[in-house]
Amino acid sequence: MKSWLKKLGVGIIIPGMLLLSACGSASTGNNDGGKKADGIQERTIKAGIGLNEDHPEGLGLKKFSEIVAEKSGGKLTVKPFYSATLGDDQKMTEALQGGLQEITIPSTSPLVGMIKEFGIFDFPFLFNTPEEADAVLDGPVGQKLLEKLPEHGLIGLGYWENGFRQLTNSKHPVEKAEDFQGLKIRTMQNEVHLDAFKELGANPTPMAFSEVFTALESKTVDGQENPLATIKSNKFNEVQDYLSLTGHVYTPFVFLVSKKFWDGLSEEEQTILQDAAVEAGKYQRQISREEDAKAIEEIKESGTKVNEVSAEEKQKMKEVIQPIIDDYSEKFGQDLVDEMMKEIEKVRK
Ligand code: TK8
Repeated sequence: MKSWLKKLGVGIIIPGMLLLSACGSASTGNNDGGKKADGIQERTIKAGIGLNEDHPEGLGLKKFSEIVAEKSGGKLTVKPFYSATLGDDQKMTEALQGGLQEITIPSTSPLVGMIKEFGIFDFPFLFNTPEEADAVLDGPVGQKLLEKLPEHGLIGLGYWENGFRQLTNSKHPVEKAEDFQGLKIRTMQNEVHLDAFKELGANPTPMAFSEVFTALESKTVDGQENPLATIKSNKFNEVQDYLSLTGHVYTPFVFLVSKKFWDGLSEEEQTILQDAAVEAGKYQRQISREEDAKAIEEIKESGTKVNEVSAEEKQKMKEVIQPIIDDYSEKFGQDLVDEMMKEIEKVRK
């Protein structure tokens, strides 16, 4: 183990390394009676995601596949499945736990039923910038949450970017807190989102991501909220008249590997996947931010009316929701929330 850590460069904190050192079993555990793989074996690794191949998440997965192939001399082949063809976030996560799929990269929000502390990332108006999010996710708070995964049959190799969520709807622009009144909004299957939108007077409906377009098109719901790249790549703007730049939540993706699969890998194979997840993650965050800037123009050109939301109105929205954040801080652990706020303060300009 020590030689492996040395090879990676002591002092570089990489999520998987902490997991290996923390849980220990990841590099010695196995699912075939004690014998561990050695060297690099020919393997095909099924990696399923909810978004399509043109979305920054899909482009990140392509980059991950290329890095893995290159580092393994072509022996490890990542087979990508896009647009929830293997199921939505929760279903694919369960497939990893059962050893039926090797990799998925869900939003953290639908995992809160399994690890409630992921819910701290669902607090509205938590991060002001992507850099603040990176600092928390790649720091001690993000690590602590990754270390809760192995007991659920999962290994977390790091965080990628879903991004700042913006509201679309087919009724009217949302410029101030009162404008949420009565809007039927699809949310992720996440209690913080549900309670926050209820507090704002909206009528939230939890729903798996793959059902959202149909629900919008059929007017089953009035609106939804997602980062701009997702709105554009899933053509939500084609069935939504208004886009309001609320930026109300920053959602991370978490890079998950099946622990059943991980425990059967050699340390060399584990290192390849860990390094590739971190390297591809840096690339994915960068293209996510570039895409965010481009998507807004394309959405405007499609005819969707776009409105800004002033800082004062965002502050009012946050004040309306504050009792919900206080309750969930208690539920998820005030110490963890306080630690996260300290991490944010360190980088806040
Ligand atoms: C894609 C989802 C999506 C999320 C949602 O698998 O459900 O709205 O934002 O990105 O994770």
